[in-house]
Amino acid sequence: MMTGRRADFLVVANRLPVDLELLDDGTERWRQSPGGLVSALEPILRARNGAWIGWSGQADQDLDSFDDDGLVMHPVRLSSDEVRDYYEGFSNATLWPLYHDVVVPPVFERSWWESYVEVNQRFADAAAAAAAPGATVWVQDYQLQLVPAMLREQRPDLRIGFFLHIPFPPVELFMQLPWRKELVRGLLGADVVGFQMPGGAQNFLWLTRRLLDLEPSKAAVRVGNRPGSVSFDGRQVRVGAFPISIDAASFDKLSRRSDTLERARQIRSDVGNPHRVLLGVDRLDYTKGIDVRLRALRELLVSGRVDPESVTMIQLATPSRERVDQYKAMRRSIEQQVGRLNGEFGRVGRPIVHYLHQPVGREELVALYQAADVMVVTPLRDGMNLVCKEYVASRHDLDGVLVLSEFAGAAAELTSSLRVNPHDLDSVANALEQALTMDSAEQRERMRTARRQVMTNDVDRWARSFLDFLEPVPAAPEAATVK
Ligand code: ADQ
Repeated sequence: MMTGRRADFLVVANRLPVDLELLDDGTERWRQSPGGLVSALEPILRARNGAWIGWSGQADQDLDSFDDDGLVMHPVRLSSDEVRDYYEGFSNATLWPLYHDVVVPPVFERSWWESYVEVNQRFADAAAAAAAPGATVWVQDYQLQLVPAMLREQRPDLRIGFFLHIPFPPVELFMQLPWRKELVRGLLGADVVGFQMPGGAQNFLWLTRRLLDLEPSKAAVRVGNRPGSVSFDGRQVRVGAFPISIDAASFDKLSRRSDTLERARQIRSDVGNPHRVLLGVDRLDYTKGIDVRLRALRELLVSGRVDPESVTMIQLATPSRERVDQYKAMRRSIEQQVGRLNGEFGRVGRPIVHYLHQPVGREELVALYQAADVMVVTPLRDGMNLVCKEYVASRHDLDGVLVLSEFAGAAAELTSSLRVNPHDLDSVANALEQALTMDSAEQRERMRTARRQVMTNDVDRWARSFLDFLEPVPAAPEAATVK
């Protein structure tokens, strides 16, 4: 059944905010998949007759639209071939590495591109059918870069926004893509194209000149209220930087609960109450630099700068994109490194690295943040990185040190962290040593500064700042006449 009501506000994303679970008894059920984006947009969606268009997470399922407590979900069908070609192929083996500084070589495969075009068209058709006249449509991320233009073609009455959650690469790298013009034209279908960082916005503006001979604005793009712009097809497209954030208050609140604090103490005791606990939390992805921090830790242990009896590292690595070849290879290599470290420096009942290849719930995650003296975030490239912001929001006690890669978008905001170049092993090893030996006064000073940033600039503020551009409030008529 298609729910008849058309929406005034639509989100279009690769995934719905709910996952379809297929149970052993042949039945199915929807499960909430909590995330910052959903919690930030939910109030807006519910207040404004909202709808969400996305894939259920299961291939080959024909699913009806349904109303989830005032928010209409429109599942988009993907066949298993499309999951292979559009999702694992073009999105995650072509675009993902290309946009992350080609840290592994992107694969260019014509049949993947064709599938990407076809699936983007399906999402655009679904949005065109679900949107009320004059509605606002907010398209999310790299899997759907053709949707803005495809949607505008059918529905020029809509306000269309696009936000890219991952970095947008330098011109020289983007130029490798055989379908580069098509992607840029796809994005230019939006009224507002948003990036995490000013650099991404700037790269995109340069490309419009280089590839399409357009004349983008020249002034430097700044976060928030200083976007750039380019005129295309008789419209003005605005191009800005909107660094995403987290639902900071909910992490803060959870971290103050007595059961969370108790669980944090238990975790420390379970790992043998070492002097210092290091923590890494990532999707298992080659961009996250998990290998970098393991190598740096090994270097400190081998050289004797750190005593193996005094430290333990916990590394959570959520399973991710497990059928993509590059991910399989990386998993093998990381697990080998963990084994080697434990083999060389652990003892019975006391490994150096506790490695968990599994997701954990929000409460356990916050307890881990509370338990960790040093949070190690070392991506080779990351659009923003929410983990470091979650750590800061979970440290109301002001203890703990954040070691953060310069190549994460968040490094521009979290300037009081120990920033490292993940390509420079000495830089990472030195920062780890500094973090492990930092006195409490310095920790508190740095954490206070970081919390000021994170607690104020939360995901709600991020969503509002983007939408303020997409849906400018018309000036009040009387204001115009006041002299
Ligand atoms: P991701 O690449 O997924 O996001 P990140 O921003 O760090 O990276 O978000 C990961 C999320 O997954 C965090 O909320 C974290 O708590 C959670 N997570 C990771 N491992 C977990 C585990 N083992 N158990 C439970 N939860 C776990 C992309 C971009 C980022 C950008 C975001 C948002 O790559 O750069 O910050 O989108 O725009």
